[in-house]
Amino acid sequence: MREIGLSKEEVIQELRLRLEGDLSFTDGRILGSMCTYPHEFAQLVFLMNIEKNLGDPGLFPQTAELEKETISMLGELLSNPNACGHIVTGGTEANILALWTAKRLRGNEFRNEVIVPESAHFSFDKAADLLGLKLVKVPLDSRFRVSIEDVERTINSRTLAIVGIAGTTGLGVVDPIDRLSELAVEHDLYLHVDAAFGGFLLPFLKELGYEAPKFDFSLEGVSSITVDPHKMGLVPIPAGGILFRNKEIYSTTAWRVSYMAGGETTQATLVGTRSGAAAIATWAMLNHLGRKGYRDIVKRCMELTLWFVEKVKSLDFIDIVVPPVMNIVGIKTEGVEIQAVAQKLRAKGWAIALFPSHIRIVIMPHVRKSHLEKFLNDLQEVIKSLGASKP
Ligand code: 0PR
Repeated sequence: MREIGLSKEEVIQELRLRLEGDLSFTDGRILGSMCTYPHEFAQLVFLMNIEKNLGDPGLFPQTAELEKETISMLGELLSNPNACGHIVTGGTEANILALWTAKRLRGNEFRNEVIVPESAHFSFDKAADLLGLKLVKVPLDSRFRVSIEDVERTINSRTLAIVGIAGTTGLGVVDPIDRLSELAVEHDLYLHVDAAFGGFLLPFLKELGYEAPKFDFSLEGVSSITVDPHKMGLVPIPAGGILFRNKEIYSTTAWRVSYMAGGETTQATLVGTRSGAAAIATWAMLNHLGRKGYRDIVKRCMELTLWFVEKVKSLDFIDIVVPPVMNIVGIKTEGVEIQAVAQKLRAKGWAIALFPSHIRIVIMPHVRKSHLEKFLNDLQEVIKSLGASKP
């Protein structure tokens, strides 16, 4: 570190140079990310509350109150205004907290297996490793949803929990959570739903008349849900969400702390010192946009997604993997390796996500039709240059 600091102008100038190579959501190249440019009002509110620390809620009791209200609003969106939980750092922390809770609630040396779909986000691998749990990965059906028969077959006396995904990372499909819920009730298992992405879409898709499978607390077997404001909620990072069905489940991971400056408290999150600004910015966005505001955003993203899907389907040698449930499109190729296509597209500057057999495009609010038109042109060119041929 330098002895004498630079002026603010010098630092800003240096930062400008050093960060020049970063992509920006506004330049139209980011088509594979689940994040977007945070809403400007959320940025303002975030900055206005930059010092709030929910790790010591006694110092910021009203921030803590707003966080509770935020969780209750998210709970209402997910059919349970009595849900308890927190605004956390993201989907990874939320998923870790869910499995940690399941473990403390019902786990033991013998009962330590968690059944997850093959499509589960890698945060579950991290969680299992941290918590000493064993993940059992179950195959998917022809629509890339978890195979219920295989889940049923896998359940045994060592099973602690089941995970269902409402909006998979790769394709945005929704597992048959209603059937998972029945199995959870029947076998007395903890059911966690990862709706990190889909939680901010499915309730609005339903209101817009799209097919939106049930996935939330209206299903009696669901114990907890991950829902991330920093994805489709338009809130700045770090804003994840973990919601538990009731206080009893929630309190399982609450740790008492007596020495805090703000007085005795409990912490039920993985991290201690944590952003109150993220919780307040989420509260502000829910109140500012309201259901109609979010519904309009989802409507625009979905309409653009369906337009894009038709375009993709009309091109030679490529197709969609599965009809999209939400604003995520999987593109597969025929007669040419998907990895080669992705490499060329990336060389042309496109920030797309690459899965083993498909490219993922996420039509987030920053994505415009003109970006997609340019992308489709490049995609066609790349396929041609690779000499695709019918197998
Ligand atoms: N659950 C699901 C279903 C997810 O898709 C993700 C992340 C998580 C949990 C974990 O969330 P955090 O990353 O907030 O901990 N999904 C995105 C993905 O893997 C994360 C992401 C976002 C990656 C933006 C890249 C990016 O540019 O695609």
